[in-house]
Amino acid sequence: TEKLRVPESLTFDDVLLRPMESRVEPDDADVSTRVSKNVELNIPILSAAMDTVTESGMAIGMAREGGLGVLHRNMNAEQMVREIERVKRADELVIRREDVVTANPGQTISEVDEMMERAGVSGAPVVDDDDVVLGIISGTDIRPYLEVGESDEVGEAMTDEVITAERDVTARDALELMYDHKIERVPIVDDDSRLVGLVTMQGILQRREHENAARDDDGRLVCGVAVGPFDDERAQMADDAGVDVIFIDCAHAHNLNVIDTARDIKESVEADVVVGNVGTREAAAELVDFADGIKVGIGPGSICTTRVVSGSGMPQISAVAEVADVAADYDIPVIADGGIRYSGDAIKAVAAGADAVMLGSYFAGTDEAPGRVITMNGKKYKQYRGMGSVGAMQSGGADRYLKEDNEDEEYVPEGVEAATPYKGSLASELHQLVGGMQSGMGYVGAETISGVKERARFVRVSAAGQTEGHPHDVMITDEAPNYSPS
Ligand code: RVP
Repeated sequence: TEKLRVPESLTFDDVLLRPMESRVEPDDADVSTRVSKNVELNIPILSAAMDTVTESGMAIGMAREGGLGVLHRNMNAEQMVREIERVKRADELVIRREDVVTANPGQTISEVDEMMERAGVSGAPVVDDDDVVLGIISGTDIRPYLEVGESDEVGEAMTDEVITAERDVTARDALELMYDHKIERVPIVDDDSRLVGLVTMQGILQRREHENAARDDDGRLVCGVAVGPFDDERAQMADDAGVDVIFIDCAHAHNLNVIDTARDIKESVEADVVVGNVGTREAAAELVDFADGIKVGIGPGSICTTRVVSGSGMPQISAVAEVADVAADYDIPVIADGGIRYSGDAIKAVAAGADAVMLGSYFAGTDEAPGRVITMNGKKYKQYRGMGSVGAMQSGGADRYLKEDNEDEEYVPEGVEAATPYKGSLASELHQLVGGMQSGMGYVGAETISGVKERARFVRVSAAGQTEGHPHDVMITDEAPNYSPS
């Protein structure tokens, strides 16, 4: 019957990239991309908006490596704002007034010594009651006073010829000032010599360490945040806090009520608005007139039970290809979310049409993910749970699944709670992930992410081909950093 004449749909293991003529050396492949209309990344990677994956620690780590962390939403709105601010301020050139540790001239040397030690700083601007900068006190100033002059006052010990700069100072100018005057910190002052911020040598060096970082126009790290499908108030708060991308976070964004709210949110915020998740061309068509990005994935996640619970879903390669087909005509970036286990899966998603990929389980075991390391049978793990699991829904995310919060806790979950092997640093995981994607770009002869989208072709893999593709007929003795048998 007509009902049973169904289209075939494919996922990662069903396909491989056809090797093609190439002059691309993997190390030279350019992996920069767009995650949404106005936000660019230096690597095409996002960490999932899940409460066991992305809080500010992960988001800072992701952005420093060139990607984007999307903060989860199982926290209250005030916490969300604080988390966004943590990310946006992490690598700021000018430390803001409220975060600058200051001394006053009447404090004693021992008080100020203790204060700097507690705050973990090696120097502090000295200000009067009106915040006017009078001097700078540093470890070098204090040292001669220790033991014999500990009750002397800061006003006496401080360096009172202060080199200051204005708010719009550049890193280069600040460095020059520090070099000329052999100093390590420059207070930023307003026209009345009042303290408005501080630039430190340490801060500048830290920024230099992350030269591939993804930054906004003001040089701050980029940050994403998930908000509930009907939560326009939170979207507004996130926008005011300076977030770069707001992700309307829903398991089924082809719900027309969700789309109505998403459209309203888009009209009221400055940040880019990415809408998801969807998995079909029909859904994409509803979003292209307003969304700055579309996120794809109905049921591919490692902890996701949507397909078995609801009987609905779309194998991920087909889902990405369908959505990308529609989005391409409107120049809207597509993000492939979920189901990526290996770097090869990530570059296959790009070949199917994604501009960037989002991963949960891949990062949940790293130091930067929230939660502690657990040891079971001598092996180390970290907790990883679906946002549709009972535990996560109880913590506030039920509306992602278009379900009401309920008191009696009788949720119908669409995810499980699990553990994932402990993996160490995020940077080394990303190194493997991105390096593997670049290998793929070498095999298909594409120098850029958009080149992969255009040029790459798939071949179909049989069950025998699938077996052939993994290590076989051997016993692995030393596990590779980018492969473990699933
Ligand atoms: P994975 O990388 O395969 O672990 O998948 C992560 C993705 O799974 C998330 O970005 C999200 O889209 C989806 N997810 C999160 N929770 C659940 C669930 O409980 N079903 N699914």
